[in-house]
Amino acid sequence: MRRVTLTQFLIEEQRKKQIIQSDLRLLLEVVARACKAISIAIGKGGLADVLGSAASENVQGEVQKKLDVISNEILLEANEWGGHLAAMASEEMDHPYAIPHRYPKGEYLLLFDPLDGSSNIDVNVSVGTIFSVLRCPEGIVQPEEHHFLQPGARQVCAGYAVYGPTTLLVLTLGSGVHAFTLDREFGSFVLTQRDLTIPPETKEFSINMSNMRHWEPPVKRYIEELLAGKTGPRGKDFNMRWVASMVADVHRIITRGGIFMYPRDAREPDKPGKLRIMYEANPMSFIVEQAGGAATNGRQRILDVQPQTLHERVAVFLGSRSEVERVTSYHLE
Ligand code: P6P
Repeated sequence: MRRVTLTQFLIEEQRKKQIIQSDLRLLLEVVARACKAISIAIGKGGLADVLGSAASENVQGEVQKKLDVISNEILLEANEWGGHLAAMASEEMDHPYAIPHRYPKGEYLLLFDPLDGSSNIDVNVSVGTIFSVLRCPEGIVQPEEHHFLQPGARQVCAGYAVYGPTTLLVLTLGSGVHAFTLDREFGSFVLTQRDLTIPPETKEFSINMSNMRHWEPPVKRYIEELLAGKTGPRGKDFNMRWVASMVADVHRIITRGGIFMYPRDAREPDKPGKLRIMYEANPMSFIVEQAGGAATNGRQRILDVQPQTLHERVAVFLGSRSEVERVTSYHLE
């Protein structure tokens, strides 16, 4: 494949499909640069005293890792000056971040989980950054929380970075899913996979089995059938993977198929799931659908859910279409 950098790709997409205004191209370049900086920061690990916990908690009541805070600041500083955003929102901040008055504002809202899976950071397992881009409603100059609360189907683009053996940037602009690998010598992201597609069938499932006794019946039935393998109604054996970094698990599924599940469970009945809809489930669902997969909350398409609060959680079943449709049908019986 001819070596195409992220910049060239975005310019070509702009010319070919008119799907990228220059502000959106700037946004993606800036986010990619921030992910490069995050990759470098986490790559230092114990050498730079960035491991372990910060002396703070986030809105979820989770102890923040130093790198959660560092990654969040990298994304804020990278994006606040460019004039492409009306505001930002992050898993690590209770409320939306207004663009400082000294900078111009743009038409996009950027939401992100700056460092997803950060509980894996201290044990050197792959983690990632997830981001989602929405349009700011017309005429709104000072966006408030409710201006962010749009169904995932309204996303303009979405992407994630995986900080693993290589640093990858995977994104969709609504016309396919493409992957870029960070060339550390040049410091640029290079297109390495165009039009990623998820195989509709799979033999691999991804779930935290320790929660089994808390699941709803349709989920228990679906998993028990997978575990029964050849001897059960599915008539074939399945394999299991659980990295406990959503970005790593989802990227494996984008690459070779599978189904990722984080169901709601009975431990906290009023909590619809663990993962957050605005900056985890929505961007990942957009990407998965663009790669030919499916994503539901067990009962409806995640991208159709109307969020009620910025840090709302949702149950997630996403990946190979035939498996997501099956487990969803069990919920609807
Ligand atoms: P558990 C990471 O903390 C995260 O938000 C996702 O990245 C991951 O899929 C999930 O939680 C792991 O949850 O319950 O297995 O630790």
